[in-house]
Amino acid sequence: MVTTEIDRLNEQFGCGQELIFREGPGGLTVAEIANVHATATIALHGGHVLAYQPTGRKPVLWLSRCSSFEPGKAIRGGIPVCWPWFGAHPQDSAKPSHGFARLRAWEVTRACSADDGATEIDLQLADSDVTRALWSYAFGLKLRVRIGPELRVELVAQNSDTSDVRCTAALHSYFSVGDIAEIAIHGLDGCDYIDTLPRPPAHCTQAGAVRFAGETDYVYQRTSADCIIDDPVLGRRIRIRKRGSRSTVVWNPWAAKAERMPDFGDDEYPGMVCVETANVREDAVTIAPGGEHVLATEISVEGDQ
Ligand code: TA6
Repeated sequence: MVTTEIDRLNEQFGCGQELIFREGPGGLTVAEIANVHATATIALHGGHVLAYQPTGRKPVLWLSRCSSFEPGKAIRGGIPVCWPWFGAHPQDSAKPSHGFARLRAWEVTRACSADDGATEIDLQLADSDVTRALWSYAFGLKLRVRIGPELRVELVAQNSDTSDVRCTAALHSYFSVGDIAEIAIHGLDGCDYIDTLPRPPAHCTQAGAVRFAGETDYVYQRTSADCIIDDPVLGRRIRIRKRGSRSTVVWNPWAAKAERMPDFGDDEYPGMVCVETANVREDAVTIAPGGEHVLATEISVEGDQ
């Protein structure tokens, strides 16, 4: 009998019906998690959390119906791992936007059931000829995901090289909302942010809640605050806690930009918002040789849906 990679993963890391590896969209290998608290789907491609749905509630993460699901391409939605740079490469625009971590195949290193009924799964990515051609440093990257009453995602960046490395990064979370024009994001009142759309970008200070009436791409800096997405249409509030993060990025492409993106449906922008747990621009992180940095986000839902 031919033993496939999926067979090997199920044999080594499967946890009964709680955690099963199978072929997912585009033939990508995914881990399907179903426990008392929630269901979730994680693609080994990109170390990418595709879906999270607490029991009895609606899906929390948004995923485009037009997303690519193939090696070397980014997935549109879920929680892309943007590392070791955020946005365009600072010196070479030919290098992939948001780094290479979300484009590479990650490996499973651990999976288990926790005592409280949550499910934990760890993935890792190490440097290779491909990554060194893009970024010359030796590194280790771990993604630790805990699927319970909350979704916890930790990105552990380890410097395996002999010199300091300076990284920008984001857990670029896409959230499902009832209507972008009706939501409010709390937690950033008084924070300085850069509106990246005008040329030159504008330096602003947030007054009250963040609301949306058009394309929005704001980089909040020097903030470690929780954010809350208040969604009156879906009747819920999504809380985003974070650790090891000094930046929060808020993004919605609105109609025109959505139409320009082949992996984003023209009519999908009202149903999503990105609230990204990040370290970007002046909040970049320097990791000493042998050191590590943990960037973590914890997502929970309050309300009746
Ligand atoms: O989330 C902020 C942002 O940098 C936006 O400027 C937009 O480019 C978005 O990320 C998506 O980037 P991507 O490379 O995934 O298309």
